[in-house]
Amino acid sequence: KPYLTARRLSANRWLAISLLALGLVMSNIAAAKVVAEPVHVSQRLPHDASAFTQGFLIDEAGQWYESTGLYGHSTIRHVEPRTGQAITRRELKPRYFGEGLALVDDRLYQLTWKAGRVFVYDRDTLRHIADFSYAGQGWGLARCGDALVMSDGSDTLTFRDPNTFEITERLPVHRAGQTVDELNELEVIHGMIWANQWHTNRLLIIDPGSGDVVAVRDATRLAAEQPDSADVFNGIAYDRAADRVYVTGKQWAYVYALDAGASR
Ligand code: DDQ
Ligand code: CA
Repeated sequence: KPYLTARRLSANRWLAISLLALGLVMSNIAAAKVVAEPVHVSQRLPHDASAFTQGFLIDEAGQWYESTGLYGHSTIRHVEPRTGQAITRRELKPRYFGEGLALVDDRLYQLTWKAGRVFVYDRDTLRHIADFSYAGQGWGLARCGDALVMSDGSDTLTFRDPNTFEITERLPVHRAGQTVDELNELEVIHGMIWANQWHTNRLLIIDPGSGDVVAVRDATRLAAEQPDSADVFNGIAYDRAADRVYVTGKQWAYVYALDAGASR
């Protein structure tokens, strides 16, 4: 009967439209949630539990560098991965609180928390060679292409010219449309910006084009393994040669290697 056929067709059309709409709603919900996934650890190494880690990086030759904070205890150090101890270290003056650390060519850049000063060192000798001033606070720092990317405790990252430390771009960060603040230690991994978020055990993985948090990793289990005197999760370093991510915290007893593939 032609009448029935017409009815069935329109019913199928409505079903198709409803399914499409449902699909759109579901994918929006999934994107909005960005569910925090626990980190997967493949190796545990010792870390100097007196190091109040504020910056952590690994160079292309696999050498480890760390910046530590606290007034009167701040250092820049070249670290032996097997022991967690410094091979070379330099102390900052007691009025400086060491913060984020980044490498450009053979120069290490170390931020200070509230002094508005970034120190530049020769990577091989840790000798101080230059410094720049900036407005506001210094938290995290990483190299991002030809630029430096910096956090200051707000929701907005700044990109800077390594030759002048001037701001070239600003990137407000959001997760599911909400601003995300207290962005701290940084690392650029496979073109994404990884950030510790202060007061949380979370790593936020940020798309540098849009500022969207595209993935979240949770390290609560790792924080629970630290001595009572330890402070928060902070410190992300990427070993490009080995394609491995290492994480630690302020006065944590361990550095953790995350499973291969965790960086994707
Ligand atoms: N920051 O890393 C989040 C930028 C700063 C952490 C400061 C932690 C406070 C330690 C005690 C400071 C004493 C003045
Ligand atoms: Ca880092």
